[in-house]
Amino acid sequence: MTVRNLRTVLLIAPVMDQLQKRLEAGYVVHKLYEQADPAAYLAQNGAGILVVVTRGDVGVGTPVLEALPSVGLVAVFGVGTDGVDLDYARRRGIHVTITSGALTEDVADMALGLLLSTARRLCQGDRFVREGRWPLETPPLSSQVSGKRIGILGMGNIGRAIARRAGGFDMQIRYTDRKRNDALPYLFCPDLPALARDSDFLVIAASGGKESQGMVNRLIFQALPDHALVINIARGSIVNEPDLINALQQGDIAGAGLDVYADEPNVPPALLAMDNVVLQPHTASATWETRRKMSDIVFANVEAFFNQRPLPNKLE
Ligand code: 8YV
Repeated sequence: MTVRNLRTVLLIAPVMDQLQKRLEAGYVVHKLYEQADPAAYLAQNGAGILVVVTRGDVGVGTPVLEALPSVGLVAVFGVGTDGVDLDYARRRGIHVTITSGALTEDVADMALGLLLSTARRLCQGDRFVREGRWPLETPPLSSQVSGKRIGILGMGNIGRAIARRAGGFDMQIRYTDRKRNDALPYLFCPDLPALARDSDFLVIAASGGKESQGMVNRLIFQALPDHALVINIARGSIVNEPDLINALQQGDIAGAGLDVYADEPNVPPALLAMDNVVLQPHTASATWETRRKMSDIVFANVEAFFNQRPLPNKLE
């Protein structure tokens, strides 16, 4: 029997039931997250593992890949690859696939949902009604969304889907990215401080990783107008979280809508205590429809790998 015939998959973190069951039906599935001593487990079982399945928010550490001499595919349930050392994978000839295209619309929906709920104080309004305050107090005013200036950091697929939605709210749309995209009808800002200065809402839609680490920091919060809101549906690592908390406490910005954090699932208590912050548990792509599509894509790539067919969602 060749190593490839072993059809062995290493699951780094839990994935949705549907995908897990399909993997278990077709392959030998090792669950690293269930092991008390992952290093010892890898030392014993690593040689036979051909495929790693992981989530975008989790990735796979290079020490794990180092313990898998025969691995040929890392199939990511998600689009973020900041948790995978792509240079290392390339050097080893390990293919990486993502669930490209499946989650763009949901993540853009969440960005607009967070923007609307932060600006229009939807969660605060809900608490106001539930706490029985309505008969006793006048509900506070909120901020208009339509017609405002939205600044989008990162104009990839998700950034563009956010811009399309913002157009429906008659917003003035600006963006910054590594380079201008001449095909887009939006105003390009050459750098992030320039974008921040002219934005009522700053929406973070860039990729995570070394290049964007901490780029939304004190200087950006100070460049934003005091009434600005910051929305993050991308990666917690892009925002300097202590600077964000400080900016909210000092009134450098008016609020934030967050789906992602620096150290998930741990959310700083300071953020939990703020009424002008709307918090979600990294659920931008977590709809039944999208998660089913993501499962199908991961499974299709694993199948293609074991059957020696081209990988449909391979990163170049
Ligand atoms: C998912 C993500 O929530 O695509 C990504 O990189 O972070 C999210 O869509 C995650 O991968 C699933 O847990």
